[in-house]
Amino acid sequence: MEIRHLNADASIEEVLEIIDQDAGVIIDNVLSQNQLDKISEELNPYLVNTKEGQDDFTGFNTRRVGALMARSSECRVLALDPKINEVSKRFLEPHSDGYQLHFTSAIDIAPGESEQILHRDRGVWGGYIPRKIETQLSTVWAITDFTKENGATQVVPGSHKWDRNREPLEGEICFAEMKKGSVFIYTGSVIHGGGANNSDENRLGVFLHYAPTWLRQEENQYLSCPPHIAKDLTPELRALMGYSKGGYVLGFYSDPEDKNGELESVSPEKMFGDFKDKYGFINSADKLVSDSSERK
Ligand SMILES: O=C(O)CCC(=O)C(=O)O
Ligand SMILES: [Fe+2]
Repeated sequence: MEIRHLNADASIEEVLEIIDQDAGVIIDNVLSQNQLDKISEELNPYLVNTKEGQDDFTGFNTRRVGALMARSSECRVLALDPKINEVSKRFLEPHSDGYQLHFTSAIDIAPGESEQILHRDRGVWGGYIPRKIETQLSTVWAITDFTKENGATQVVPGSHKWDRNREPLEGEICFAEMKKGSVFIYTGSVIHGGGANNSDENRLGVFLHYAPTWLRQEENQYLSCPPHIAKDLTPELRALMGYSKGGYVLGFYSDPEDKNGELESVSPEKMFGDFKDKYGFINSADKLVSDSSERK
């Protein structure tokens, strides 16, 4: 078994078909060298000042830098990538009326790192969600080449359909080997983990994950990218981060400065004066209202 690769012009259907079968697929050569240079340039000041992880999961030779929407303009472009967003929407929509950005992190695995513990990312929600509900669409953008030697992500294709306790045999573990500028797409339900780095170079990936609007985000987007920074980003990106409602009343807020009670319940979009309807692809209030009668 191997992780399948698609060309950059692959259709959404092709991507979804492989995700359904394997829970992981690589799209080759999506980013230009200019984009890669810009991402490295934007992330380097943070990476050099960040300490390595402190346990087996985060890795003693691995650096993780979050808050990428606040810190890197090029990572914002990746988060809004139209194909990835369409795949996320289509993948998550059977169980949600909308999706949001769930996690951003640059993960830099240095030489000498050992294999990360294999896991399913959906474990962050504690196992309460029925397994038939897919709750995460993940991407890792390769900023350096990803090779088996330098720590390419280990993946067990097809393990999203396995019995919960089945463990992979050695021969079932594949590696998301790809050229820099490619993107590996995988689900929250597939067994995977960072690879060991036995090379003399670092492996850098930008991880951007998406989840339904009704779930708590792994990385708190409102603290990682607070309103004074978010105000200068595009309405689309703000909505994707969660500065938007995920349903009729889901995610409303009250303006703490409003003493007259005039704005008792406002939609987060109003915080920046955006118009809710314009960004309806994230906001599905109308759909929720009509659906709620069916659910009762
Ligand atoms: O670094 C990698 O390749 C994977 C990291 C990962 O799966 C995680 O930290 O959840
Ligand atoms: Fe993971």
